[in-house]
Amino acid sequence: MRAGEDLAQIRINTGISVIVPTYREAENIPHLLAELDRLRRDYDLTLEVLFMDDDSRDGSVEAVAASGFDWARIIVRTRDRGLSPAVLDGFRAARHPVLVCMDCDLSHPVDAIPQMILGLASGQQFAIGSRYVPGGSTDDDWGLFRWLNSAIATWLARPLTKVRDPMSGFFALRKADFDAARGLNPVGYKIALELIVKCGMENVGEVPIDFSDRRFGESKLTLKEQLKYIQHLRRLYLFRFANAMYLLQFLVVGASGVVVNLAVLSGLQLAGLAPWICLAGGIGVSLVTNFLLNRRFTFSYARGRHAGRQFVGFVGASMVGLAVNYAVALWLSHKILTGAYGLQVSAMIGVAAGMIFNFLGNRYIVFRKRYVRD
Ligand SMILES: Nc1nc2c(ncn2[C@@H]2O[C@H](COP(=O)(O)OP(=O)(O)OP(=O)(O)O)[C@@H](O)[C@H]2O)c(=O)[nH]1
Ligand SMILES: [Mg+2]
Repeated sequence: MRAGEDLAQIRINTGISVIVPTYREAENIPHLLAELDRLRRDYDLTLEVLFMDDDSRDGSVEAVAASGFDWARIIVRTRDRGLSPAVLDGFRAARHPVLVCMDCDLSHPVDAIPQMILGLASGQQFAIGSRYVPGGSTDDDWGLFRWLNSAIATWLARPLTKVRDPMSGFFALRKADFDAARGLNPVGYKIALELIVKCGMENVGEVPIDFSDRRFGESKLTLKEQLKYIQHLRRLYLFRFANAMYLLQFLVVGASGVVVNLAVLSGLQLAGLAPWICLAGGIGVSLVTNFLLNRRFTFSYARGRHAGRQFVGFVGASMVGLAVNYAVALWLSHKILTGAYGLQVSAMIGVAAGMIFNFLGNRYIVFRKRYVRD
């Protein structure tokens, strides 16, 4: 669809800054500029285009200069390289009240831009060029692997946002909203997802796009970037569901402790040691691994503090947890659950109560937060 045919009557009065992160896209720059120029003339737009280039040295600077368009600039960055920092720098440098971010590889159809801008004008906070809403599409020749990869990545982000295509690199927002955003973490490729989650964007519009695969140049989306995405997701989950995430990680670490305990105990038994040593060894080692894993992952924000003192606190919290476990189970089995399997059910509830106490002690005392990171 050429949006110009349907939206020809529409006047877009607001100035638009299009930010295009680039790394070795010299071949694509003239094509994208030609497309944007057509759009600019069709809609009589007030437009600036900023190529945020990570020192490609492939003729990108010359390609922008050769266009002769005074509304197109290229900013060559030599520090803090990477897609997301480049986009954020571009947003900061932009002069107009509406920001659009798009790739340089002609994957994103410029004709979707007017609809995105209209969405913002009608009250949306954020507009996304979406492959996964009705009317949107990807190229037919996506193999199973690429399709699965994209589907899993999108599915993993579902609890964070209802947006169908939060992975898209094609989106628009108001500069004022961007300027007000705090704690943005420019890690990885998924800058739209970062903005939607961190800014609590509720009203997100999705404009269907036909996404075409790049024709010229090479992809920069590597396996390393995909692994970074998992880290990024973990951060965003922590941001959105802080306490549930701490508890989940604490429980996963606890479960790993059971495995460590059994492995050590069995090893010592094989070595022919006395049962009391095997049991004590299992408990001791799993206490240490649990501590290390919780310090490294669950409560990683408190890693800078004194490990020895934290370990003593951790052991203390475990003791309190055990005491609570015992007291709750004893009381329940005596006073309330006196019937069949009462002891077993009491023991289970005791374990849960002890664990919650243990968790709270660690979260709010041993590994308490002194500052907020993101
Ligand atoms: N400034 C800057 N831009 C980058 C960097 N990595 C990628 N880009 C640009 O970001 C956009 C998206 O990168 P692509 O390589 O197209 O990634 P993709 O769209 O996920 O993957 P393909 O289209 O399959 O290649 C393109 O315009 C790239 O030139 C980077 O490290 N710095
Ligand atoms: Mg691309």
